[in-house]
Amino acid sequence: MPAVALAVAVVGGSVIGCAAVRQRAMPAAPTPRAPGTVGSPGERRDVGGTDDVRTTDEVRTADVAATSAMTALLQPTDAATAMAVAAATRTQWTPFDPDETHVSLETIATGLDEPVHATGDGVDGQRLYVVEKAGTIEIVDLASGTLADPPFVDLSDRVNSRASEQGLLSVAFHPDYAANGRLFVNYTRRDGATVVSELTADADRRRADPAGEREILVVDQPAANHNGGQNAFGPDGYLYVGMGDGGGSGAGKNAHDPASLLGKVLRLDVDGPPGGYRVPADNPFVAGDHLPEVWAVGLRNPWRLSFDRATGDLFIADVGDSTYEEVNWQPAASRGGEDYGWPDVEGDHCHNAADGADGADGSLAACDPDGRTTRPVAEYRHDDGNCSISGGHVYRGRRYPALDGVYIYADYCSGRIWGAWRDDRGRWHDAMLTDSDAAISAFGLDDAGEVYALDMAGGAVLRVVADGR
Ligand SMILES: [Ca+2]
Repeated sequence: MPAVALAVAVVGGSVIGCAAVRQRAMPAAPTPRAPGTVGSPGERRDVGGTDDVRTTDEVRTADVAATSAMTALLQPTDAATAMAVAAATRTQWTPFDPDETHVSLETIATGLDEPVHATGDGVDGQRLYVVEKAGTIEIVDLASGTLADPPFVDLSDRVNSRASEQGLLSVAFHPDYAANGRLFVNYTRRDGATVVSELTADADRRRADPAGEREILVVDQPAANHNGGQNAFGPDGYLYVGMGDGGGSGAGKNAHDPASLLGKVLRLDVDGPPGGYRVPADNPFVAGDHLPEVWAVGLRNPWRLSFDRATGDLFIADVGDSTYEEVNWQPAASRGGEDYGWPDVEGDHCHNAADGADGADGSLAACDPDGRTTRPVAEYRHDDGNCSISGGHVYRGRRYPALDGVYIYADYCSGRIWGAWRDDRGRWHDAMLTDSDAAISAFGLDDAGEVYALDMAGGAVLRVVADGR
């Protein structure tokens, strides 16, 4: 990438290399494609090649030169953030250094059909549960890479996976899964609605019976795209659900519509009576403007969100519209109620030209006059084949200590994988870790904290590995 372009535009450490802004419509979330069509020959690189992180030095140089405004914006500005930073810095933690770490992908399992989510169950550290878009959940044995036969569960008789963003989209195992066998799936129902439903595993935790399904939340979807789809339990034991803005024309308004669950993150207590949920009493809008289930607003398509198992911080990767993809960070001390800005703000920029442009100092005053938007901690542009962020996880495994504390995410179309991390002063940085040829729909997390990229086109589970350079 030309240095001159880097000097022109670098935000928060993200390389924004091309001056020309692509305004063509891009797919908003994973779109299936045939294997072997990743990128152009010119941008294709072998996974783990020696020049994978070719931009690191440039990023760091440019980081110093061109991110002062962004850095200032991301300084801790409130007590919650300061507390989180203090907690993170109490330990002898060495901030991530991409110059010293070579990241690549190692194939762990193949033969999966459009994997879109993967997680451990919190019980059996050898298992990775891989969600396949058409409606099945496979159990991958991490030691051998083999798939259990039959699969853990098959919901394909009730899942609508026709459109690219529809299907069985995630599974979350209850924090007490070992004792109660409860798990919660998120999928597109035959009628197009988003369903969060509960299943129960059998006594030996090898299968879940579809006949025992109990729908606990159904949200109508006005269009086939922007369905969100992430279920994840927080450190508070509540089930968080990522809801897209519903897609279609004008869907952005849903993200701030107080009568809609679309374009939000929801927070549910699933430990009440069977077959339903309760609203936690401390949800931010219980007595406020939005529906009581709502935890955060202003999201376009939070296809993937995850919690840092060490800190409890929440990371929300929100798929952008035509220009910017973004990573949002919510410290564990948050009480909820954040507004992530969509549709007025996309990435760290004004989205609608009619609202005005970014200020010369990076201010969003034109489109966010009240300053209500919680701005992202990382972003990247739709340059060089980037199209849609696939949110990941903060690495907390033991294999690669150098990655400790790094939030790992990727772009679905380009296969590039980035890391975002906070330094010991609470400032955020990001850098490309490797440029893969995988169609990464999402990242999986096993019970040991290891992170896996899911190659949707290749049907593979790829372990994120690192070694010193
Ligand atoms: Ca946003």
